[in-house]
Amino acid sequence: MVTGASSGIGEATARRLAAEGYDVVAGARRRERLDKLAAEVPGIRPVTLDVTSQDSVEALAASLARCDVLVNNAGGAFGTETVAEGRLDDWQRMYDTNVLGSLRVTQALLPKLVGSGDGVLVMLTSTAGLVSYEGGGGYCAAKHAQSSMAETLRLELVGQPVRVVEIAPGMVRSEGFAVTRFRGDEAAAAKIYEGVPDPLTSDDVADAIAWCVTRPAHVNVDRLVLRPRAQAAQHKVHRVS
Ligand code: 8X3
Repeated sequence: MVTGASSGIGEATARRLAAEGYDVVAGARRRERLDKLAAEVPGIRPVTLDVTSQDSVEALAASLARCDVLVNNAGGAFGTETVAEGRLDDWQRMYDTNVLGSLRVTQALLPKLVGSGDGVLVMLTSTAGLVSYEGGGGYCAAKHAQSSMAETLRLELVGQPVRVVEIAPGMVRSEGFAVTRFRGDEAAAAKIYEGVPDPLTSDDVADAIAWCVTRPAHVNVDRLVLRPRAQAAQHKVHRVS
C-alpha cells in the first residue's frame, strides 16, 4: 500500500515496488492520475484515498485482504512563513496530512501488517524531520512528529513481525512539492534547485525504499537519510552558476 501515489515519490515508489513484483495498491485523492498509472503499469491497483478522512481510510482497510508493506508517503509542505507569521490553516493541513494521515493509515493497517508475518511500515519523513530551518516551521514540526511516531512504533512493536523504516530525504526535485509549498509560484519553486547540479529524484528515493523493504525479515533499516552529493547539510548546498 502506497499513499500519495498519484505523483512524485509516491508514484515512483508504486512503480518501483510493482517492478519488484509486489501487488501494489496505489492510493490518492486524484483518481484520474491513479487510473492512468494503473493502466500503464501492470501490478498497480488504484484506490481513491484521502488520508485526512477517517471514513476513507477505513474503506481502504476494508478493501484490502492483506498488507505486507505500507508506505506512508502522503503529505506535503504548505507555506514558507516564519513561525511568527505562520498561517494556522497551513499548519493544520500539514499536521492533518503528514502526521494524522500517517496515524490514521497506520492504525487501520497495522493488524494486517502484523498478520502478514513480515510487515514493513515505511514512514516518509524528510531531513526536515531531523533539523529545523527558517521558514519551514510547520513542515519541520510535522516531519519531526512523523519521525517520532516511527521511533515510538518501533519500540512498541518490538517482538512482533513488523519492521518500521524511516526514510528521510533531503533535496528532491519531485513533481509538485516545491510548487505547493510556494502556493503555486513556479518561479520561486524553481529557485530552490537553481544551480544545484543533481538534486535527488523521486526514483532515487523509491530505489532506497525498495532496498529497505526487500532486506531479509530480520534486518530493520531504522532510518535512511539520503541527500544529493551537492547537499552536505540543510543549508550547505553547492550551486554552480
Ligand atoms: C523536503 C526537503 O529540505 O525542503 O522534505 O525540507 S526540505
